[in-house]
Amino acid sequence: MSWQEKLDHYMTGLEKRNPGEPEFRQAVYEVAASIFPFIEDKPIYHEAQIMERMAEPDRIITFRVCWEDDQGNIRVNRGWRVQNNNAIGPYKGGLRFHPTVTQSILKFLAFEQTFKNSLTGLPMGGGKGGSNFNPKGKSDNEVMRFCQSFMTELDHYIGADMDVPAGDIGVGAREIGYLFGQHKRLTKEFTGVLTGKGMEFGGSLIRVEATGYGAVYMMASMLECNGESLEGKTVCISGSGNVATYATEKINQLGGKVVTLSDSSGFIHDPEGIDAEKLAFVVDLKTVKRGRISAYADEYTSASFYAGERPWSIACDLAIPCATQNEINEKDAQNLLKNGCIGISEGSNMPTEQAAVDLFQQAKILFAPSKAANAGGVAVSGLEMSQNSARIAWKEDELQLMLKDIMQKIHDQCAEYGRESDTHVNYLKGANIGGFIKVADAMLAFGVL
Ligand code: NDP
Ligand code: 2IT
Repeated sequence: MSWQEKLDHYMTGLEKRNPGEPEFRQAVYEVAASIFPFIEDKPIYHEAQIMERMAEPDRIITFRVCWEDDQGNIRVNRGWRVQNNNAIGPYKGGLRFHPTVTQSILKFLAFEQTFKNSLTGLPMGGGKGGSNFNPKGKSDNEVMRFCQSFMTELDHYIGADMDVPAGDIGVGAREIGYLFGQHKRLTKEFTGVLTGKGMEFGGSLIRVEATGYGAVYMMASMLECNGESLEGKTVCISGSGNVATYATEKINQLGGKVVTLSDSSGFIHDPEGIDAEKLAFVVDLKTVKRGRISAYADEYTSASFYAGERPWSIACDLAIPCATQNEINEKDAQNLLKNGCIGISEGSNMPTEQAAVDLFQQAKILFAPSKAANAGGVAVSGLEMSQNSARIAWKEDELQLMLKDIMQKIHDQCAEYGRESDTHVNYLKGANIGGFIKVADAMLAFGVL
C-alpha cells in the first residue's frame, strides 16, 4: 500500500470509530497527512500501530456538574477530561468553559496538545477538559459554585504527577483560583495540581503573557529567516482575551501595528493602531467589566465596529488568530492573500479550516500552526510545574529568556523537519513530525500498551 492508501484507510477507520466528531477528525487528519509520508520507510511505527494508538485517548472522563444559580435554580452542565497520552509526562492541558464545548472539541484539543507539549521539549503528556458551562453573564458567586462542583468530580482524576489542568477559553485567573481552592479543600494538600495559578499561591511569572508573546516570537523567527522583521508591519488579530491581548502587547513592543481585535459579537478596526493605552482599555473591558468589544468603538472615534463579522477582510501584512477553532475559512484565506498577508501565526488552537490551510500552503506564505505557535503558554505552565516541584520561584528575566529559547527551539524543529526546498519551510509538516517523534519513540519503548 502507498502512504496515501494507508492514510485513507486510517481515516476511514477513525471516522467509523468517532462518528459525529468533525473537529477531532480534522485535527487528526492534519497530523496524519504529515506523518504517513514521513513513516513510509519506517515500518516499526506501522507495525506498532502508533498512529492508531495516538488517536485513541487513554481515557475520557465525563461527569455531571450540578450547581445552584443566584435565583436558587438547579443547573446541570456536563464536564469532561480527555486524557489523551502520557507517554512523555503527566497529562497536561487546559480547561475550556464555553457553551459550544463538545467531546469532539475536547478530543481534538487533547490530541493537538500531545504534539504541542512534545515540541516544547518539556516532560508533559497531552490532555484537555472543560464544560459546556457559559460563564458569560454569571455572577462571581455563580462561577465559584460551578467551579467548586466541577472540581469536586474532576479531583478524582488529577494530580501534580498525574494530570495538571490549566486555563483556556473561559477559564482565567478567577476560575483557576476557585478550582485550586476547592482541590486544596478536598485533598488537604497544596501541590502544583493546576497551572496559571495566582502569584500568591504558586503561580509563575509570565504565564499570563506567555501564549500571546510566544505566538509573536514564532512570527518574528519566521520573518527573520526571510530577512524580514515585525517593524512597521500591520497586523490583524482576532479575539480579545488572554492570548489576543498579550499578542497585541508584544507586537507593539516589537514595532508592529495591530489594527483589529474581536469577540464573538464582531470585530473592531482601528486603522491608527491599538496602542498600550487602548489595549489597557480592552483588558479592563474584557477581564474586569466583562463587556463586549463594540465598546472600543464607542470609546475611540478612530475605530469602527463590524457586528457579526471576522477581521480577515482588513488589509494586513500579518494575521494572528487568537479566538477559537475554525475562525479562518477558505474565503477568509482568499481575502488575506489577496490583501497581501505574508504570514500567519496561530495563537488559537486549529483556527484555520483545512481548505484555508491548503490555500496558505499553496501560496507558500509563512504559516505557523497552532501546536507550534501557541506552545509558549503550556511551556511556561511546564516551568510553573518545575518551580512548584522544586519549591522555588524563578525571576522574570530568567523566565523571559526561557520562553524565548523554547520558542526558538520549536521554530528550529519545524524548520528541520519541514524544509521542502532551500527557500521554503512547511512549518505545519515540521511541527507535526517534530512533535510526533518523541512521543512515538517513548510509546515504542513501553511495548504494547
Ligand atoms: P479567552 O477566554 O481569554 O478569550 C477568548 C476570546 O475569543 C474572547 O475574545 C472570545 O470572545 C473569543 N471567542 C471565543 N469563542 C469564540 C467563538 N466561538 N467565536 C468568536 N470568538 C470567540 O481565551 P484565550 O485567549 O485563553 O484562548 C483563545 C484561544 O487560544 C483558544 O483557541 C485557546 O484554545 C487558545 N490557547 C490558549 C492558551 C492560553 O494559555 N490561554 C494557550 C494556547 C492556546 P467572547 O468574549 O465573546 O467570548
Ligand atoms: O491550549 C493550550 O496549550 C492551553 N490552553 C494551555 C495549556 C496549559 O496547560 O497551560
